[in-house]
Amino acid sequence: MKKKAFITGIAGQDGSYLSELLLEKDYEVYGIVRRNSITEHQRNRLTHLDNKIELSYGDLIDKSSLDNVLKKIKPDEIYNLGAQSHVRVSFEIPSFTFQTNALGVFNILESMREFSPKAKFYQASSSEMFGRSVDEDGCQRETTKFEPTSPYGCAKVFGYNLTKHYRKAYKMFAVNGILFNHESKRRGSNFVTTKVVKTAVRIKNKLENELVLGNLDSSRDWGHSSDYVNAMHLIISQDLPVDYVVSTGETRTVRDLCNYVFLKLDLDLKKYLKTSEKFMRPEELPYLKGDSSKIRNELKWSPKYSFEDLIDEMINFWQENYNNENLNY
Ligand code: G4F
Repeated sequence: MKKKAFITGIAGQDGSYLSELLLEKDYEVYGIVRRNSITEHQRNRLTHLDNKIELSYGDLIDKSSLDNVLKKIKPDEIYNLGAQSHVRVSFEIPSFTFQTNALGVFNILESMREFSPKAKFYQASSSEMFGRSVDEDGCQRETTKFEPTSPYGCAKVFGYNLTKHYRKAYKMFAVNGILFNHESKRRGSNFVTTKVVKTAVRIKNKLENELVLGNLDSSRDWGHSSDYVNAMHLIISQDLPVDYVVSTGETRTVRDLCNYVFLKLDLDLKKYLKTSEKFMRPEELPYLKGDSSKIRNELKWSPKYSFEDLIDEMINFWQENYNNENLNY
């Protein structure tokens, strides 16, 4: 019999790559999408998978919607990727962020405990949980303490702890992947990688004349979403639930990212780059560099994409699509 996977956040970047991976592995793939006033926005990254996956309306905040789906599907695996995923926006809508990213984890774990207790559960935990905490060697790893610097990070720490708690208290297979930043051509336009790439391409094509950013000095460990969904599947496929950090182990500043993209497009960054308070955060997470030795050694995971491969793929994609009105991400 085919394995069944249920994915919250299926319409997002990771949800779409994970769906492709699981379909390749011959799973039945189910997901929930939130109701949105613009219908097309709900399924933009999934249109190529039409008829291959089964979607229904649902919301992590609405436990009854999760109950109904789990009762019906009885999945083997549950991937909780649904979230209010934008860190700066979490300062503007902290209550909604907590409800979705913290209470939502409680809702799905409770629903699973009642209706699908034998399923395996994967929680999308985040390097944002580390906040201002760094080990002496300049890395964050599974043992690094959490000192979150945003409502998003605080809510993710709650989800992480709750996942461990359900694992211990109810002997459920509930596991955390602590993923560092991961991007792709499907990354939303208000995250810094896509914003920089897309704006630079539009400048090159004379459709824009400036790139306005917030903090240029923060450092991030950027990988590719398709490599990271492979890690998710490896983590959930083990016999025992063990939490893992997933990262490239390299870090670059936002300024480094801009330099790389503008050089590639033969543009003079100084002419176009501006900063604005509008894109600053009340508290910034200054530095991320993940040590993923544990997953590399124990599960033999490693990323296929380098930073340059990732950004080059994004540049090529946006060069082909910079004026595609139908692309709503
Ligand atoms: O691309 P970002 O918005 O990603 P951020 O905040 O690191 O969060 C992402 O990674 C987390 C994992 O650590 C995930 F949990 C989370 O869901 C999300 O996927 O910002 C990256 C950096 C920040 O330091 C930000 O301050 O870029 C800086 N930045 C500078 N100017 C900007 C901008 N970020 C955005 N989004 N827009 C700007 O104009």
